[in-house]
Amino acid sequence: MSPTPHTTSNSGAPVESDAHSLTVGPNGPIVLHDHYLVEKLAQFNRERVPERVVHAKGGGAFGVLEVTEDVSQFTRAALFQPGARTEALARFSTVAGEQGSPDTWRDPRGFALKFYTTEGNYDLVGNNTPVFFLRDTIKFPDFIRSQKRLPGSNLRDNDMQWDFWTLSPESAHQVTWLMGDRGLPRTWRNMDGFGSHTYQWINAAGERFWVKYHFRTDQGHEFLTQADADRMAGEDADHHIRDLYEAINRGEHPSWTVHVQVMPYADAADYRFNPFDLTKVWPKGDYPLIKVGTLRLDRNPENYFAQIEQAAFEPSSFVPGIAASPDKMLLGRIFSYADAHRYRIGTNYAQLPVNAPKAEVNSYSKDGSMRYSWASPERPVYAPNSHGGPAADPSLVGDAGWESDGELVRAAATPHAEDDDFGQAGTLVREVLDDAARDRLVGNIAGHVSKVTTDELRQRVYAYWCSVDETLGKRVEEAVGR
Ligand code: HDE
Repeated sequence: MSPTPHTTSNSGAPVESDAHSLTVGPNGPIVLHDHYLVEKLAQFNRERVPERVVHAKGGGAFGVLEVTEDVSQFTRAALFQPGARTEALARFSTVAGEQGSPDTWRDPRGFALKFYTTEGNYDLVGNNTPVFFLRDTIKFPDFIRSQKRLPGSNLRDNDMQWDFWTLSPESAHQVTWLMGDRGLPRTWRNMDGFGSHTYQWINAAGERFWVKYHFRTDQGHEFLTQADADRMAGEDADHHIRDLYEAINRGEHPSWTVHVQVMPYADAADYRFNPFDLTKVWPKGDYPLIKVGTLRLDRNPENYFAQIEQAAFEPSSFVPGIAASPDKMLLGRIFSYADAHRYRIGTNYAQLPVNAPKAEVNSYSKDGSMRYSWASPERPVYAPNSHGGPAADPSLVGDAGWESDGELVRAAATPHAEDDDFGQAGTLVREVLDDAARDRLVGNIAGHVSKVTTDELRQRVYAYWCSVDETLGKRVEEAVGR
């Protein structure tokens, strides 16, 4: 047993006591120059950083992505080359709940991945559902506020949620997922992950493809019923965090088989659905899953705050061979996440060990609060320069991009042949769910809608679900009536 270390101040100096403040005589006043007391109290007041404005409650673990197949015909990205092994960090989360809220509230689950690749960090920040509630980023703050708390009472409110959803019919596909079994995974190990957006892959020859990512759990899909989830919310608010942490400690390392759907670049223009509309999936019959490899989580964080609370996942972290797409939601996120990190963690958040790339950093960023690493003093702090400072090399980046033209407008995207707001949700209900899952869906929706306080809004909700599927809508109305 190593000897007990002596307590020090933050500056490393040994301290006299952790039990007694410095006073004038044992009964006298505390003196201001008791700087260790001041340090303890001041540090305590500053232990929190702002929680994530969404996805505040979560947990995660480290692991490895192993590429077992050859998809190099589609991408030059180093982490997706045959046999590549890349260290990764995953964080799973709920969306609307604050820190301390129950893991088992009905919600999509965040499925955020950071890959520490040899070409820089690649972050794939998805959910456990392949679609989302919106297709234009400008509605996101409004959507989230409708899912959170009333301004006066600070209470969550089902009227707000259904008012927003019924006035935003593009939400129907994701709300169907949300109200179904995927809205309550039994554990994070038993749920799939999706990149959700359409991304671009570029191969070594500069050929471009559109892709969607699928992380299929190898642990099997398991979910909680609403009743189970409600009970668990009371018994153990940290059920999902605890499950992942203890499973990894037991050596039960969860894994996901990674697949992509690949669409030839030229198919996008005439595809039957707008392939960049985040409320839509690409039916697997059109573009089948192509296996890539396995993501396995096998190491718990040592320090939750330093490694999970301060983890900064950002859709702007691309690597050569992977790029964005015209998906308006993705383009909004590419701004928003790094902005959130600068606000929440600080200017130099990318230098924190959990966020620092394994690849060499040769950026011209300098100074800023909490600067932790720096370039050699011989290196110029400006470009261009004639002193051998870093110079951009476009050949390392590849030919990402897409054609675009037209007047500046604020308008919905031009619909493709089969684009609408309810069609894919109806397909999900009729062709993907079985009878038992449909029964649970009706019960879950009815339970949620029964808390709606006005008949006018309830009628809107029934019409919303009848647009998804007439039978479903009628069943919901009857169930609420009962
Ligand atoms: Fe997020 N989202 N989001 N989101 N999101 C954040 O970034 C945002 C969206 C997702 O474990 C924030 O660091 C916008 C879709 C996850 O650290 C914020 C839009 C998907 C996480 C933000 C979306 C997600 C976040 C809050 C509309 C799945 C947690 C703190 C375009 C495909 C990541 C932060 C983690 C976090 C913005 C929509 C998933 C506010 C503007 C779609 C998993 O920046």
